[in-house]
Amino acid sequence: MSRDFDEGPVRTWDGPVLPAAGPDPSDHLQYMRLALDQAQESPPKPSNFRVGALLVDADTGAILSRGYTLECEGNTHAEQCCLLKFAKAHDLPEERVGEALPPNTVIYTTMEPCNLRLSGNLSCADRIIRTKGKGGEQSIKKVYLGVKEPEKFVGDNEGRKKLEENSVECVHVPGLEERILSVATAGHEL
Ligand code: HJL
Ligand code: ZN
Repeated sequence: MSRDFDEGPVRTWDGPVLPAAGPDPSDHLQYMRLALDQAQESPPKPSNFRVGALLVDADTGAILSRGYTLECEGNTHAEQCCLLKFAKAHDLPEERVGEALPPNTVIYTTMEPCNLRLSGNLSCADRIIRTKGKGGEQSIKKVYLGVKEPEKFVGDNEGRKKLEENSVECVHVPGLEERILSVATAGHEL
């Protein structure tokens, strides 16, 4: 194409700076809101809480998996469903999911992971702790939680304590407690 006039220097955008296209890994409230969206998908049941969870690659901000209470077959918890779904997508059994997780994986869950289940199933604290890479290093190093588990079913839940004793850091993300608890307890008898 011929140019018969001087267009001058290349014009650059001098308007407002647009937000980055991808999710921001430091915006914990943003992920907790998405976890709460998951919790709302869970069917109300009087004998447990409706919880939502996300697995996130903290290096890139990418959401690796989402899950909610009773999403997967059987009596399944939100954190467990996240792990199960990611494992399945990588052709692994859940107990080996750590081998496919990025080295800096974190989990967002609307409620502190359980340490004791009335059904006798393996707790989510133990499921998180057993996520190890091929070299034996911990895959999930951090848990962001929206609320502590209310003392309704198992008394004082020691999930956070158990995780921290096993070098998995737990961080409370404040701001959505009321909403999280109202979603979690929908379906409970008054
Ligand atoms: C978390 C969940 C969920 C709970 N907690 N963090 N995620 N449902 O998805 C904790 C509660 C147990 C009860 C009943 N709930 O679920 O303490 O039947 O749901 O094994 O102890 O035990 P089962
Ligand atoms: Zn659990």
